[in-house]
This record gives sequence, C-alpha cells and structure tokens, in this order.
Amino acid sequence: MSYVDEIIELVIKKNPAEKEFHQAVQEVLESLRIVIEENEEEYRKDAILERLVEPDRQMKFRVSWVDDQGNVQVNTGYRVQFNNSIGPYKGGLRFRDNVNTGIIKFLAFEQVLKNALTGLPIGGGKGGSDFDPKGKSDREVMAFCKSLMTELYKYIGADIDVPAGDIGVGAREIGYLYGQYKRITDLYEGVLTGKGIPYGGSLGRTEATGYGLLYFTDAMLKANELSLKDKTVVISGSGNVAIYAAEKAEQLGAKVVALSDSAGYIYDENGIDLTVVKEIKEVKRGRISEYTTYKPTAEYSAGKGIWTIPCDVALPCATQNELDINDAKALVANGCIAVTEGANMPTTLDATEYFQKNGILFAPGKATNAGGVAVSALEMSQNSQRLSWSFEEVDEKLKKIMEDIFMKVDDAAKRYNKSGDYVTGANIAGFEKVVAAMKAHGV
Ligand code: NDP
Ligand code: 2IT
Repeated sequence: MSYVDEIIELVIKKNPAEKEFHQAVQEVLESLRIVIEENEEEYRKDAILERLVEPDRQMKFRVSWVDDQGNVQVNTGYRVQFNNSIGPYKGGLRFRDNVNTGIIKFLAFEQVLKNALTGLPIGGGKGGSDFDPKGKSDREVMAFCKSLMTELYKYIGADIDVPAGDIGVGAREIGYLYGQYKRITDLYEGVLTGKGIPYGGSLGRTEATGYGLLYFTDAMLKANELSLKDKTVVISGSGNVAIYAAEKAEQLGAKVVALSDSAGYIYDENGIDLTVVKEIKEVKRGRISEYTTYKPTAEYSAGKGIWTIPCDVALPCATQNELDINDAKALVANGCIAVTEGANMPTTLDATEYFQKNGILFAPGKATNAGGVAVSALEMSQNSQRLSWSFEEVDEKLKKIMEDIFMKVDDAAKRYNKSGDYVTGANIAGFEKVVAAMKAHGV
C-alpha cells in the first residue's frame, strides 16, 4: 500500500469517531501524493506523515458555570495544540453546540498549513467548547468565559499558544476571557488576539478575514483575466467573516445579493444593505430573517437553499460541509465562475471535485481565509512592540499577505504541473514550509 493510503487508514483507525478530521486529512494527503511519491522511502523513514497528523497534545476539560436561574451548567472545553514547528500555537476558539474533538482537530490541522501560508511565525492550534452563546445573557456568557479560562490559562501564553475568535467567539467573549487571564496570571501580554482596541487589539482585525478573502479572490480572478467588477456574489453566513467579505466585495464593485444564518437566507436583488445587517447581527444579535422588516422588497426563505440563487461568485462563509454536491451542481448550472472559501472546509470533497472538473476557479479556506489569522499575528507583533499601527498600515499589509499567498499557491500548483488547482497548491506550499522546519528540529 502507498505511504499516503497507509496514513489515511491509520488516522481513521486511531481516531474512529472523528469524521471531520478524517475528511481534512484525506483532502490534504491526496494533494500531497505527488510530492510524497517523488521520495516515498525517505518520507516513510522520517515518519513525516505520522508526525504531521498527530497533534503535539490535546486538552479536554470540564467547564462548570451558573446560569441566570441559579442552576449549574456543565460544558466541555477543548484546546488542541497541533504543531509549533514554525511558531507558537495559534488559532481560534469556537463556541457552538456541535463542537467535539473531531471538529476541533480538523480545524487545528488545517490551521497548521494555513498559518504556514501566511509567511508569519505562527504554529497551529484550535480550541473551543460545546457552549453556544446564542440566547444566553451577557452575564451567562461572562460566567462561562471566566470558568473556561480558569482552566485554559494553564496551557496558553504569549509565546506558547495564542487563541482568538471563531464561530460564536467575538469581541465580547475575547474581552471576558482576557480579563480572567489577566486576573489569574497578572500578565498584561498578547495571549489572545481579536482583543478590543482599548486593551491591545489591532485595528483591522475585525475586517481581516472577510477583506482578506476578497483580496485573494481579486488576485485569483485577475490572474485568470477576470475581475470582480459588476459580478453578482452570494455569501453564506452573516457573522464576522460574511459581513466583511460582503463589505469588501461591494468596495471592489461587485453586488452581494444574499446572506444567510443557520435558520435561512435573504435575497435582495438591489444588493444587500450592510448597515442593516450590522445593526441586526452586531448590535441586536438577531436573526437574518429580520432583514425584511427593514427592507420589505427583500425575500427571506427558511432552511438551506442559498446556493440555488444564480451568481458569478460564491463565498461560503458559515461552517464546514455547508456546500455539498447538489449545491455545487446548482451553482455550476447557474453559471457560477468562482468559489472561494471564507469558512473552514465548507465544501464537501465531492463538491470540490465537481467544481474542479467543471472549470470553476476554486480556492480552499486554508489559503483564502488566512487573512484573519495573519492580522492576528500582526496584533501579536504590535503587542510585543507595545505599539499600535493605523488601520491603513494593517490593511495594506493584509492585502500584500493575501496576494503573496495567492502567488505561493499558484506557484506550487504550477511546479507540480497542476496549474489552476489551488487546493493542491495550498496543501503543497503549506506542507513544504512545515516539513522543512520539522526536519531542521530533528526527532
Ligand atoms: P460567526 O459566529 O461570527 O458567524 C457564523 C455564521 O455562520 C452565522 O451566520 C451562523 O448562523 C452561521 N452558521 C454557523 N454554524 C452554522 C451551521 N451549522 N449551519 C448553518 N449556518 C451556520 O463566525 P465567523 O464568521 O467568525 O466564522 C465563520 C466561518 O469562518 C467558520 O468556518 C470559521 O471557522 C471561519 N473562519 C473565521 C475566522 C475569523 O477570523 N473569525 C478566520 C478564518 C476562518 P447562526 O447565527 O444561525 O449561528
Ligand atoms: O480559522 C481561523 O483562522 C480563525 N478562526 C482565526 C484564528 C486566529 O488566531 O486569528
């Protein structure tokens, strides 16, 4: 059996219940096949793939807290420190009811390669909890965050492991977590990113993932002699990534006609009014269905189905496996030309293959959504220097980083005669850097 197939089997055998982790490993290793086969015996002897797919360590712990009725609630906390070959572990915390070991591990694994692509000195990790802030009061969210950090603080530090936000974790949660870390350790250090501006946050971090996605998409389209100008764009989700992806898409001359949340989606043929969306989502913490009370000509539909809306460019920005083979068929049939992922692994493996076979420009999240973690790394730099940079300075660096990522991905694909296969390009470019560092450190 080939070394790659052996490792895919091993991962499934060792981690039987972790289906999202299997999926992420399979996608990456399938892309790496051409690299590994060039020198299979050496990779096997050094056990490079075994070392790549086994986290350095993983923590799982109980988080007890008291709700507004005085009842004790119990959740599970996670932190997976996957690989710190090129820098301190770095990656977000996700608070969502479906969080489990497999989801945190797939995210941490992807993060290792993503962070390598940024060109900045950050390793990969991820954490979170099966706690969902939706419907909880601020006091309950605070109680939960303080309890989580009372355990998590043992494992993290500005030069050890630096968590940030992800689904369900925004500025409010980061603030409570930071307050508790500071209280326990007495350290005023850059241990979290995505912090508020008054206490060490970076201008531009809120916008970074969405803006970065569009800088990448723009670079990819230009390299293929296309542009975003006057294109119709559909974006799933209506959280941090989706909102700022929509904002930059509009700034680049496209029209965004749809957004969603886990309950349904809105279609506004006049172009989504982002002032309204920000009011609903960032101020009121409401549902996307409320959009039609502000904009009665827009339509709301419950359930999935956003990918049946005709568009030129589709940007999945909600969650893993939200775009399946049927969605891919609908997008292709409606004339879509490009799909770039704002979320982590939103496209299923068969849907990705379908896009590639049908000539769609497709780029994976580990390349396209790396702007968030890249600006997190810039936040770490500012914290270390005890300085803050202007929004323009950060945004300019972000744009350059995303254009560089596109070039690295494009170049790696071309080197292996896979021109235009940005999935393979991203996996190879990330792998090359991480493996070079791992080898340099010895066993
Ligand atoms: P938010 O919590 O701000 O928003 C998440 C959005 O996705 C919400 O609209 C939410 O709807 C929707 N959503 C979440 N889970 C599901 C689901 N199971 N089915 C359908 N819709 C769902 O998160 P972010 O915008 O920060 O994250 C979105 C994606 O981007 C994630 O995959 C994350 O890993 C990735 N990402 C985030 C980065 C960041 O900097 N924040 C950086 C790189 C990647 P509802 O309100 O109904 O829950
Ligand atoms: O998936 C991701 O890259 C993030 N959620 C951002 C991580 C970070 O450390 O900023």
